[in-house]
Amino acid sequence: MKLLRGKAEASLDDRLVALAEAADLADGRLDQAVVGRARDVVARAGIRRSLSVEHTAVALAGATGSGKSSIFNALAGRELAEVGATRPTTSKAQAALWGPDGSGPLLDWLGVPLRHVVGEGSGLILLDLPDHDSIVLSHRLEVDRLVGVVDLLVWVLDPQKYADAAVHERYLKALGRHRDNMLVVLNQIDRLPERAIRRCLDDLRGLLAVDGLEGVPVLGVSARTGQGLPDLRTALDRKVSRRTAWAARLTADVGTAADALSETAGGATAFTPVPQTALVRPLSRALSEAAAVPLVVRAVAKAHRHRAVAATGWPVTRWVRGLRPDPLRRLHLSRKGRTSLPAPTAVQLTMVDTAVRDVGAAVSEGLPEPWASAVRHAARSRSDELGDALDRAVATASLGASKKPRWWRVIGTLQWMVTGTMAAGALWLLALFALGYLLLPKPPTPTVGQAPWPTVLLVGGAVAGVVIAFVSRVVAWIGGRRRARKVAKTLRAAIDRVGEELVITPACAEQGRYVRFVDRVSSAG
Ligand SMILES: Nc1nc2c(ncn2[C@@H]2O[C@H](COP(=O)(O)OP(=O)(O)O)[C@@H](O)[C@H]2O)c(=O)[nH]1
Ligand SMILES: [Mg+2]
Repeated sequence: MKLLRGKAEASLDDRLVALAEAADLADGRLDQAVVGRARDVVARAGIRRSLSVEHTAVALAGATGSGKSSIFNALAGRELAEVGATRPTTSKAQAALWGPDGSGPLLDWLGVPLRHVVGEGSGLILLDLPDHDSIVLSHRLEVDRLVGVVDLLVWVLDPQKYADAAVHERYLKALGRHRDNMLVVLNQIDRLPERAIRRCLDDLRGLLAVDGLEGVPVLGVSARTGQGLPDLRTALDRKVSRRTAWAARLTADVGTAADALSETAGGATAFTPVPQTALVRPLSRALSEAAAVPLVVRAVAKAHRHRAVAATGWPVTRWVRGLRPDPLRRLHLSRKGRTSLPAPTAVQLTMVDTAVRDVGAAVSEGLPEPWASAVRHAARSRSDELGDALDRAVATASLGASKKPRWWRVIGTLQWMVTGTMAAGALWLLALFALGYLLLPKPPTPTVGQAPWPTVLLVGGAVAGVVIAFVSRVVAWIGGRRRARKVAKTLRAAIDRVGEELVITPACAEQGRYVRFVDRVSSAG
């Protein structure tokens, strides 16, 4: 017995923790009223378990005139409650106690000030409730309140009214989880012919099955003749002696709250999340366009070629290059400040918006409403930050623009050497020309084959310079393309990170929240 009880409590503990977490996860996502009720259950459970678990609060609930007070008196063995069919007699619940020690705080919490000690031992607290169909509102509210908190419910029905919709619709149908802490009593069987009793009980069982209460014990009794009362007493004693009704009640409440949470979550069925990686690509493409990545990549290639030409071009003409602006510097991609990249166009912004929504749609796929819409919302939740984040990602990405290949310096030096050679040839020729002009004798000019050396130097130097410049351009073009490709990769990674951080992660977090919620709800229920 001890062991069983320990187990029940441990499981209740786990369920309560699960329900509390499920409610927290559902906060802001699902119907606030349902979330609030789940939290109430957790709070109520905390209080109930801190009060006497040696006592079991049993309520006699039912319609006017069904015989609650009569049964109460019969079980108590004395006339405690007023009995009368014509007017609402019981306005406040009253308690009959068997073994009152330590029951005070529990009864205070239950809000039952009227108490009678009628016996020793068992720990039974029997409550006579007002009528659930009373014409007095406060009576009905009192019933609802106590039906919501007692450990064990005894529904007292009578042969005339046992099929009335009121009790079935308002109470029994909602108590499907409470089968283990509920008894149904058909009172006044003395008013039925012997043959009819069984038929009536069977009919009642059928109705209870429709309510979702199959298997709940149904006892036929008569408060007037005492028929069936010993069985009722035995059934109660058995429940009470186990001392687990309180835990069963709370477990059922936790289950009911979990069911309600699950229902507002559209069934809360388990589902397998989409892998993130499939979502990154299309989003990155749209973000890259909006962040002018293609423009930057082109500028990087151009700048590389521009700088290569400035370093390796033909010195006679390459100074012109210096007059042109550097294609990359023009974009102001400084690590500190904002870039001077063009603002995204309306079309680009629309494409980003669409891509973000696509992520929301993909991540929420298979999720029931309203959680699916929470996921879609989460995907868009940080869209405002995209512009700045993209600008920063592009500005701080390492473009390697300041890196100068070593061969530029080598070729540059070579270019100055061949230009020097050309200049030497020119000066030599100029000197010869001046001597001729002044009719002075010319020294013999050395030749290479037929060609005089100064001419060879001049022409050879010029041709070499132009050829070197041309070859360098070809190499620089290839190098520019390679650098552009590297930069494109770097930028893509940076843009990927922005999309992941600001779009995919929030959406997946919300999705994960749902997955966790489903897990918690199923642990609670
Ligand atoms: N014949 C018959 N009458 C009963 C029985 N139980 C209660 N009554 C009568 O039904 C009326 C209402 O009983 P009461 O205990 O006040 O019902 P309550 O309104 O549910 O508390 C009273 O007149 C009782 O005498 C029963 O088992 N058989
Ligand atoms: Mg009464």
